[in-house]
Amino acid sequence: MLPIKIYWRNQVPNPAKVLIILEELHLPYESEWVELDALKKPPFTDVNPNGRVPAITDPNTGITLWESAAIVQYLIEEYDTQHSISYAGAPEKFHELQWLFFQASGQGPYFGQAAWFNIFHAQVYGESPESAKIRYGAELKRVAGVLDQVLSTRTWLVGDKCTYADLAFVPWNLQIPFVMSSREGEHAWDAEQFPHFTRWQTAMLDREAVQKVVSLIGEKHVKSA
Ligand SMILES: N[C@@H](CCC(=O)N[C@@H](CS)C(=O)NCC(=O)O)C(=O)O
Repeated sequence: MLPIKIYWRNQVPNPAKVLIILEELHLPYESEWVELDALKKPPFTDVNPNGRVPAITDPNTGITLWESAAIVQYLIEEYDTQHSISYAGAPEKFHELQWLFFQASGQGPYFGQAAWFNIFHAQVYGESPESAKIRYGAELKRVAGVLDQVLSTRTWLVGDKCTYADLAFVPWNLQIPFVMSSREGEHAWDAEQFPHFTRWQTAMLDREAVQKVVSLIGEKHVKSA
């Protein structure tokens, strides 16, 4: 099998989400670094008109794909033939999709806005609105609370094993201490308020593939072993 090309930037969660699945499935891959100022113009916008990473090209099937959740779904359908991190049948395969959609629409964008207003907005505009910090910090905790509640009665989100639906949450979960580092008092992040969520994230961080990605997340170029 030829290596899958992943368009990559380091230290950011969405490319790492795809890398976890590539590692879990033991697929060959190689990164292509995209400079920040190259994201929003050709040739990269010919790959992803949205001008963001990740995107992939898979020379084995000829597909080019962007949006991390769509890429995850593709890798699972094409390559998780043994169903090591997915289920073949209903209702589990639909519940996996449900959680993947929740991650892509409910976790990623809200955690991303919390990061923007808590950290980056002031670097660009000199100040950051407290109301936006409150709004997105509260939403981050609400999403963690939904997961914590569900995980209070089960080990994994779907079925009785760790699936891609769980793993998709790992990279943004990892960012929480950084995203919330400037918040204090009632607005601060306190992992002890989310014990089931924390147990779940810790169990995923123990996995070999996830540890490998955590060790690679700062690298400018990543490649399968
Ligand atoms: N919904 C997209 C989000 C992709 C995204 O926001 N990527 C970030 C890195 S995590 C990026 O490329 N940011 C650069 C920019 O927005 O210019 C996905 O899940 O792939």
